[in-house]
Amino acid sequence: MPQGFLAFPQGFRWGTATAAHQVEGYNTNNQWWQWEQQPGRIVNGDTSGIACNWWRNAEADFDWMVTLAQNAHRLSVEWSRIEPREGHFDEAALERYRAMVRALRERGIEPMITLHHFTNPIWLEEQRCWLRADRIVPLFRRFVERVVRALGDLCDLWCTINEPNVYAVMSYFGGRMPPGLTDMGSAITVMQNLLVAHAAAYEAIHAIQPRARVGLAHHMRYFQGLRPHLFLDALVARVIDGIFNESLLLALLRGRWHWMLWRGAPVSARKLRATLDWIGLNYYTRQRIAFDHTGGQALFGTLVNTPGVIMSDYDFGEIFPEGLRYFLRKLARYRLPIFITENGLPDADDDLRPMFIVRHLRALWEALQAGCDVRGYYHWSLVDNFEWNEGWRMRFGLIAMDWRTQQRTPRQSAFLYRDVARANALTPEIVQAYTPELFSQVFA
Ligand code: IFM
Repeated sequence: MPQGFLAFPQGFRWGTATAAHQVEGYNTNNQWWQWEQQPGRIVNGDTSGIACNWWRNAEADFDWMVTLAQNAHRLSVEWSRIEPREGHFDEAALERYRAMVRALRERGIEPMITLHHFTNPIWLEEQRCWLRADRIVPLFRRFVERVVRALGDLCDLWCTINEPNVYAVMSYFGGRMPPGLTDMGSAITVMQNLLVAHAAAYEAIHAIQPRARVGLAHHMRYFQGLRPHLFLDALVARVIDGIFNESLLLALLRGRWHWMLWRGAPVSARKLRATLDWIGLNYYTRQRIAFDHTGGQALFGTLVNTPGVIMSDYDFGEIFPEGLRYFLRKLARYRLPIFITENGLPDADDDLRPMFIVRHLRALWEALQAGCDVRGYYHWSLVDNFEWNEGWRMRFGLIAMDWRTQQRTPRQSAFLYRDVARANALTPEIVQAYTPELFSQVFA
């Protein structure tokens, strides 16, 4: 490799990530569909509707992946399609997923399958099963076994749960996702049950498929005090970091879960230990915290933006690639393979995304040089898709999509990412072509 190339390891996975409800369309049998129908829940009154039409024709976008030189894709399966009624499994739905995963394989794209990505069948939601370990653990385990038996000959890379911390906090404390609760105690219970359900799934998958590689996608935010001279800002940021970022890793890697006395924990924390074969990192942004003596949003902290920085289309969308390098180096201490299971930004006019990608890939490359065992990078996302409460307003795709017409138009970033994947490197030519203003920084 000529000098000046930022080369990535041979066999590095270059992919994108999606979630069933955000792309498939007409997932009418889950709690999100119900939530979307309630006035005021989703920005502009949007609904997922046909989404990206993947249930009927994901293959058209798989062709785009080939065009964009990708060799990996992370997708999820929709529990409400596979088990529309409790204990009733839909073989046709499983067959459709088999066809999708086969179609990826035929195109030389390695699948990673997520088994839970925010959505639940309505029957499960109505019984508030995630609040009850005695219900959710056996139900999730049975569902996982069914999926692994159906798809195991086509996939051995499993992501049990997407962002347990986000799901627990946003759905049971923040009130922003269904069921819309605002109760800290419920959020802790759900978090605990997610961990136990993950451990049960880990065991079940390995029992069926001994060679399986099982992990989960963990969302980490770089929390930092707003005012450098204020000890209390830093303290609150540290506490939130410990709860949101670290506690899950300590539980699943070291068997330490400080909340285990919480409302009659269903298993000993030791049972959670060593239940990851790899760590998935979903990294997006830095979040500043200001101490607030009146209580703030949580734990005496209020979330604020760093003054004067460039933001993505999100209100809290600071672009902070240093955070990616920081977390990779932190995760490397656990001595497991790492996948960046999500990284991206909403940027409808694509004026920031090329810079975002190049700077994050540079940070990733530095982490690799420092010895971090990162195996792949999955950009969020391939095509603009249904962004939960934000509806269709937030545009995360390498490819722009008008959801009404289903018309796809690749953004400039798609070609940048294609060129990196093809070269398996960030080359001077690529940086010069797409982000010349970064050339001296990237190749410093
Ligand atoms: O769209 C979501 C995804 O479902 C989970 N991680 C963050 C993404 C962007 O907000």
